[in-house]
Amino acid sequence: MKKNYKFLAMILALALAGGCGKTDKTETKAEPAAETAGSVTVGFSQLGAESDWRNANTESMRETFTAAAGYNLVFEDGQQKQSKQITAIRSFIQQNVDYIVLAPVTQDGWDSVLMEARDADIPVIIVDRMVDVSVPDLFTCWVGSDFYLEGQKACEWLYRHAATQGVRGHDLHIVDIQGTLGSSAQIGRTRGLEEYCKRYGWDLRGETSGDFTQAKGREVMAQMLVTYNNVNVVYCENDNEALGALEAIEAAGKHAGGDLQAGDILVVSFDGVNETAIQYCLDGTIGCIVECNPLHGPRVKSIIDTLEAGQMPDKLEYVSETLYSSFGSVDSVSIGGESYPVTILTQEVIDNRQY
Ligand code: GYE
Repeated sequence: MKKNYKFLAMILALALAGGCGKTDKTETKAEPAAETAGSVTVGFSQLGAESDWRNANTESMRETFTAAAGYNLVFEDGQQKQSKQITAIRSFIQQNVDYIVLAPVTQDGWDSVLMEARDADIPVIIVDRMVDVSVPDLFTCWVGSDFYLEGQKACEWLYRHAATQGVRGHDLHIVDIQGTLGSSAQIGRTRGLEEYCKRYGWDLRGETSGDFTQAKGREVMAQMLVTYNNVNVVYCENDNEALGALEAIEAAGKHAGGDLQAGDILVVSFDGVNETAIQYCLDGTIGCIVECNPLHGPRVKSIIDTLEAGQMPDKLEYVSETLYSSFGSVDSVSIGGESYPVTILTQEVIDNRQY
């Protein structure tokens, strides 16, 4: 129905406008009030503002899709709720935006709304976390990180670091402060840890979500330190949780650091965006941070450029990432036959980073 209507509207618009302007699709739409003539309208459904990573990601999108660069960015904050994100996508469809960009809070539950976007002929670019859909053509393409690989890198680093101190598998007593349950960042990072626990006989004491926030990270860690008295590794699925965990470790009178034989609690984390966390990694309070790159604005822009040129971008685009540690105990980790160097963190490395 809708398609037929759009087709008729397009014919009418072309007849009236004499075919001027960029693409057929933009000419047919009812333009939202704020749009400048000739600009590309991008509806971006961001999942929330839970972490420094998220804020850097939002900033990257805002800096890229400016009016000066020829874009009309319609930004909607999902506040961690999938229902809000679905409402946002429906409103983008109603506004007939040129592109929908979705940073999904969870992996599942997108089929219906993405079918609506497909029926409206609006390309959907998934960014950061992944969606699990019943048919692949429900989105145009995806750009983000390989979260399972990130988890494997963290665990391989942990395995090698512990080995340099003569600490064996069953002497690692680990708690996992998970990310938002059901998000692909959580699923991949947790999966990496669980596999290593099985493989090396690590003692996985507890897994609880910290929702990727500092406050929840502190709360969860405080509780787990009471429940399990022999924890010597905390696997934080992002840096904000790690900051919260460190507060709880200090409040419990324990010490975070890299010396397992001396009774330290070893903190492993992900992202490398928060300034304080990266400084903690520099001084050894955090043992290792697996980088997760949030600067997706220019990547999404180049996908849109490709589509505007009438070409098809790669369906999946993985961002390459490093891991940071200041210890020097491990110089590289090997996963599936591939070797990934560990970046030994110095102030100079920090000063030269983009975020
Ligand atoms: O690691 C975390 C954020 O999906 C990669 O979400 C992202 C994760 C990131 O809240 O800090």
